[in-house]
Amino acid sequence: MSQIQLTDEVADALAQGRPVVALESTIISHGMPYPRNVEMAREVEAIVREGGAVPATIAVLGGVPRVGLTEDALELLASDPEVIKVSVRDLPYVVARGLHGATTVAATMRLASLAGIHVFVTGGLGGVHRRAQQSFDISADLTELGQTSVAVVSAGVKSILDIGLTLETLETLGVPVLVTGADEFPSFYSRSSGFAAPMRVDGAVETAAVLRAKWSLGLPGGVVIAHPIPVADEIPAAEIGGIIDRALADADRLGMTGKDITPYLLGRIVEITDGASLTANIALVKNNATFGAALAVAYADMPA
Ligand code: PSU
Ligand code: MN
Repeated sequence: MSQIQLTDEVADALAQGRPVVALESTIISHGMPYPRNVEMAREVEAIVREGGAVPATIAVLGGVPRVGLTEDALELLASDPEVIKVSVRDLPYVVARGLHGATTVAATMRLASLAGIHVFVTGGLGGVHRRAQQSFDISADLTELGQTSVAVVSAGVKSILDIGLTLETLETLGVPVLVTGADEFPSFYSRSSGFAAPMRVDGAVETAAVLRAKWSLGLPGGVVIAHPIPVADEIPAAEIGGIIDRALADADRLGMTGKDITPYLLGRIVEITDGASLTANIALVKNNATFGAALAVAYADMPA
């Protein structure tokens, strides 16, 4: 894959079978405001390193897909309003035009997989939007999970989405959904969602064993690992629920559609909560990075 550029550090780690953790960039460019976004990106990379893995933040810069980014690149993605949100369908366009793109879960999974990385850490997954029966708005993150062999650590699915329909779709696509250390599927800001954990695992080693089993059985495709937000950082579901409803009503009023919806809702929730949702978001991403590093280490140590 000569069109994809890996940093020497990432390429060396992969060549030697050492643990690498992929990180997405839409969360930086379109998921959080500057400068907290770039601070978060740096901190998450540091947490992955402390956990014994090499961080590989993924984006498209000047049309070149990159696996592993410099400090300057993180700063550009965090602050340049021209950076495009890139899902899988957008990759050919930004590459052909030499543009800067921040990759979603779907596009990051695909580039990670092409580079040979199997563990990926983010905050929240895309999924089936509420009223998707009318809008057909189902994130390409789910399509990608159905076909690309990368494990994605998240804090579950935000209730800007229809959590039940998202879990049903993942089942249809053959994607295992594991919840770490809990019996309920988490809803990002909150440890509860009203939906039971489809499967529970306790710890990184048990989780790694599921990845090994899936892929060594010859079952391609992704795995969702839902790692609940720590109790201390949680926003209770009852409290965030009304705020999400308000943000959704505002999106409707503005006629928001397509790829702009998720970034709009994330920004609006930060405004309505006066930054409390951002604090929770950053806390859960860091928590996911700790787990993802441990998972990458456990997976690399596990016999094939
Ligand atoms: N959910 C979040 N934060 C995010 C995203 C989702 O809590 O930053 C981003 C991720 O990059 C995800 C994308 O892959 O939004 C999904 O966008 P869409 O719904 O347009 O597929
Ligand atoms: Mn969509």
